[in-house]
Amino acid sequence: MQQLTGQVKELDFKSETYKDAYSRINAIVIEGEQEAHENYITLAQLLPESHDELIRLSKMESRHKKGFEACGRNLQVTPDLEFAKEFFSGLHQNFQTAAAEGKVVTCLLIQSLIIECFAIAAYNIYIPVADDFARKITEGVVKEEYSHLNFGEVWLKEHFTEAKAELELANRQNLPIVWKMLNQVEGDAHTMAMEKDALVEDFMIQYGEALSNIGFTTRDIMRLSAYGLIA
Ligand code: Y39
Ligand code: FE
Ligand code: FE
Ligand code: FE
Repeated sequence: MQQLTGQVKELDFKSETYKDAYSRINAIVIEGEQEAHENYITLAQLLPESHDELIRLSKMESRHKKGFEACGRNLQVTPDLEFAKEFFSGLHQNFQTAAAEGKVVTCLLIQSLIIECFAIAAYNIYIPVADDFARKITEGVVKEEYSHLNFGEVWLKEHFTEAKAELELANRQNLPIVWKMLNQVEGDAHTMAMEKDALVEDFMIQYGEALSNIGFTTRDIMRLSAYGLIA
């Protein structure tokens, strides 16, 4: 019912209401792509055997950022980058701390699983309700995000036995942050015809599938997912 309403509602991309919401969501995406760019450079240093592939991913992220900056300019919206920096600060801090301690498993969980699944969910839900210009950009971007998620899945699957305990702890520390982030943008997302329920559903499907591909059992996945609910 919710989703049907979202699809039918006529969006006025030039209205002040839409542009105000867009100034925050667009900034989140721009800041997220910038941080993803930096995170893959850090990961390239932590994983010399995958250095070149990770640098390739980091370059994709800066192209994504440029694409979304163009989406903002197209709607004559100034992104609220200060809001976006604050929005990402929890995950950013946890990634930096883990990187400084050489905890590559935690870094991969934060960037390649949690943040990529968040991006894939948001972009999938956005595409049907985006303006024509942003839809084309986002369709190109989301395909690449799947390849970033895949990098994390493959690496963590290959190191599953040694990584399992660190993954569980990192999940417990970071999944609640994602729910807080979603709650913060629920209103702006709604203004753009993106419903929170749909975002949560898509995120949990992507994240659960990723955990399954890495080697977690259904029972593990249920337990790991439940940590989101205590945010
Ligand atoms: O790997 C990536 O490219 C991810 C950094 C980009 C983050 C996108 C974050 C999207 C959240 C949007 C929330 C809208 C409700
Ligand atoms: Fe609604
Ligand atoms: Fe990206
Ligand atoms: Fe990405």
